[in-house]
Amino acid sequence: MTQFPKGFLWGGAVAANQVEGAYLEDGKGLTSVDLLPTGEKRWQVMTGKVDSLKPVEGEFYPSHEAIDFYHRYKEDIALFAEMGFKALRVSISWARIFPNGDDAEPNEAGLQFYDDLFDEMRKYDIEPVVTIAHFDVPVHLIEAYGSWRNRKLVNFFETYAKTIFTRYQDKVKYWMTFNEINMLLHLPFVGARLVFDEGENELQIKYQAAHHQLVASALAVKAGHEIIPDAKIGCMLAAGTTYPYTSNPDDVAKAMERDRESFFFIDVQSRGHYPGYAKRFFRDNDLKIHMEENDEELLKNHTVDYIGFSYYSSRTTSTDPEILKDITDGNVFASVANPYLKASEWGWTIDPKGFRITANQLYDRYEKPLFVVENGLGAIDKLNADGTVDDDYRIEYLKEHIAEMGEAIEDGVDIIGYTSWGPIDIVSASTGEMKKRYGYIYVDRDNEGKGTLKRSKKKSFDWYKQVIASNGEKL
Ligand code: BGP
Repeated sequence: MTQFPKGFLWGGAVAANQVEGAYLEDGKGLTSVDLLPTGEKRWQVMTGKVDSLKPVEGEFYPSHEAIDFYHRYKEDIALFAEMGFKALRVSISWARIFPNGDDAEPNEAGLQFYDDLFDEMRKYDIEPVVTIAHFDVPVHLIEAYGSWRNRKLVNFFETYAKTIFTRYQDKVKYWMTFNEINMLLHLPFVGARLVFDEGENELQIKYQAAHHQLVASALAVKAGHEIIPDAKIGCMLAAGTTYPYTSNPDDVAKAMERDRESFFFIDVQSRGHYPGYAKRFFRDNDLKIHMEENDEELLKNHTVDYIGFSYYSSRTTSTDPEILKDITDGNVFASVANPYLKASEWGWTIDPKGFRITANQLYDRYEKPLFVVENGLGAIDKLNADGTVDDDYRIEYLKEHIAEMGEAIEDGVDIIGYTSWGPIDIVSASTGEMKKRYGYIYVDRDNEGKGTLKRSKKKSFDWYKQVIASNGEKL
């Protein structure tokens, strides 16, 4: 049985737009995620194929109310505390602080909300772990500047980061710059709020936007360390190792390249420079990344303190056109089906051992502490008459994954914490659905936004409580 390190940060993770609601309250501006409707349309927006930047009458936007965490956070944090949480990962909504993104002054009511939120966590000795940007950008920055394709975003982000470091310097020690930064390549609207015009060179725009985020991230690390000397500032990768479908060297080389698409971001954030394979990729694709004079130095001097990552599944790739036809459903990383593994109801491959492999891969590569800031099973739950849910499938998933995380620790990997995704049911990022649930706590709300929002405990609630109480010994 693995001994998890003393002080291991057990807890859960959420994102502002998926829980808060109150989307225009107390001065908050409209953000990119507030424009994500449900259904087929959502996918079109997420992949950057939209022209409208205003909510459409009659369309349902789940983030506008979400699970009303904005007004109910005290009740929710009390429940997290009851489970024994040591940490809670939340994100700050950029547009609560700077409603337009380029405002001269921050919005005091927005700042106050997070002050209250962090105080509430501290009351129970729950360590706040804060993502500075979790898939959101003030809409004005998209309209007026074209979002992250524009270098100016770097400065707006830096101002935003400095503002929150200064304000919360006594309350928050763990920070992360961009959530799942590599998502930019797969879902450019989600990752960087990019919207493309017909015929544009999308690859060029994506990598230029990526460069801007990488510089912005380095500037945030710099500012964070200056303002909060003992801060731990990390990056955040949507991780998951890529397996070759066969031992054919072509498949193996392709798997290496797929992994590098993701490592690229962390290589820059953690090692401090663009890797050789990226330079080759830019050459081969005739991409020109515009850099300013100090950029390389900034990237070099302000690398991250830890590697935050999400792990839901491994990926599998092939060079065989026949095999490539069998792409698993709902998988943003376009993985082919792995014959050895099952998948979730949304087609996400379930691979606990892949978790151990991924953690080892990341640690071998970066030799920095790892923080598992997302992991979990999105599933359809059946509510019993007494308000409970028998979510044994969720317990099973988490048990197996935590056991493999333990194996990684036995392998010598330095893991400092584990915040499972969506400890309370929240809006799904990819589908906008409420029925894709991850929580230990059930929320009475459906896909159309109906329900009382009442919270109730699932079977997994007591299970996770015991995991934390035993520091991972009792799974
Ligand atoms: C990650 C995101 C989260 C999240 C999670 C689960 O990509 O960082 O915001 O929601 O995946 O995805 P989904 O909600 O689509 O099931």
